[in-house]
Amino acid sequence: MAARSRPARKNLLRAWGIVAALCCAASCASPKAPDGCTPAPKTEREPYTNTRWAKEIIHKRTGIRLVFIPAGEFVMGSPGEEAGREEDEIQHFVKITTPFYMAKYEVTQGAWRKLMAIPPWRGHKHVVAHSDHPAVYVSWHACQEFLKRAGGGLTLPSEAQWEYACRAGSRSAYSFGAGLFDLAKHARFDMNTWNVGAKYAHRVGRTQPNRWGLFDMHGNVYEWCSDWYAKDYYARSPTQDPTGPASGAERIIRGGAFYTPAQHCRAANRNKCDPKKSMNGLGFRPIKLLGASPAEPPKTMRRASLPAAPATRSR
Ligand SMILES: [Ca+2]
Ligand SMILES: [Ca+2]
Repeated sequence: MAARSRPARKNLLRAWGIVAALCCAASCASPKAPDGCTPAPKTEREPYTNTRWAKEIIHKRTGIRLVFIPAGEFVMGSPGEEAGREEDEIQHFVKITTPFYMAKYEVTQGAWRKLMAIPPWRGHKHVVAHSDHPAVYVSWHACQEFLKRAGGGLTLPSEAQWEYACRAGSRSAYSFGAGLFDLAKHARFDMNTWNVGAKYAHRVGRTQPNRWGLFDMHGNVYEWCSDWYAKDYYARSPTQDPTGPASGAERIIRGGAFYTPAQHCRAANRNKCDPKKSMNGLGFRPIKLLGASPAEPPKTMRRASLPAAPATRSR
């Protein structure tokens, strides 16, 4: 066979160069972040689907870090045998159809002071004033004002989004299992905080995170959700993206606090508070909703299903 001419070889090499450059551009493109946010330094693309969203982003105006939470499905509520369970936790199947980012930590006093003139925790007992400690004594309405000023589409999570993110694919009482020994590694609660004389919410992010990189979902401070509370809501809530009853007197708070017993820190535990009230063990963490996503749950999760009902015995 005749050898290729020099110009033909040159063209072939040039074509290979273009293909290689395009491949590199596709695989090396920096992870993207929603408006008002920037990818966190050295972050990679989120690992659960093939989108280019950054795994972790920083909200520019407040410095709040948020991590990617994939769309998926889960069993919300707790099984009858779970220790400390209450009757408003009826298990039911929920689909979260849209991925979102969720603040990696409870909103800190430092972030709060970037937008709000008055630190509402000032002068109160059982609070340490420090930029890395959670913003407390923040009512639900004050949180709404903060989020309005923050912009960029930050909102409070729905109760379903909160529990889904807290569980991070788990079905146990806590995201890591059910043991108190492990809870002490993941959470600030009465046994390792209030009962040993450390009677205040602690610096965020100093305990172990859950599988999706969220810190202090169990304990430290309760976190406001967007939903109204209704004791019987789980018996009638929609399967897809439930957002709570249309009205109510109290808003949902989740996750337990530095002075609560372990069972209050359970992933399924529901609590509530008057939206005008504020206290030393109550803060919040926002989310940023993304566009619609593939219906398939991420590969790291098992498909959710309700436990089988006990078999009826025949005589
Ligand atoms: Ca918390
Ligand atoms: Ca409860």
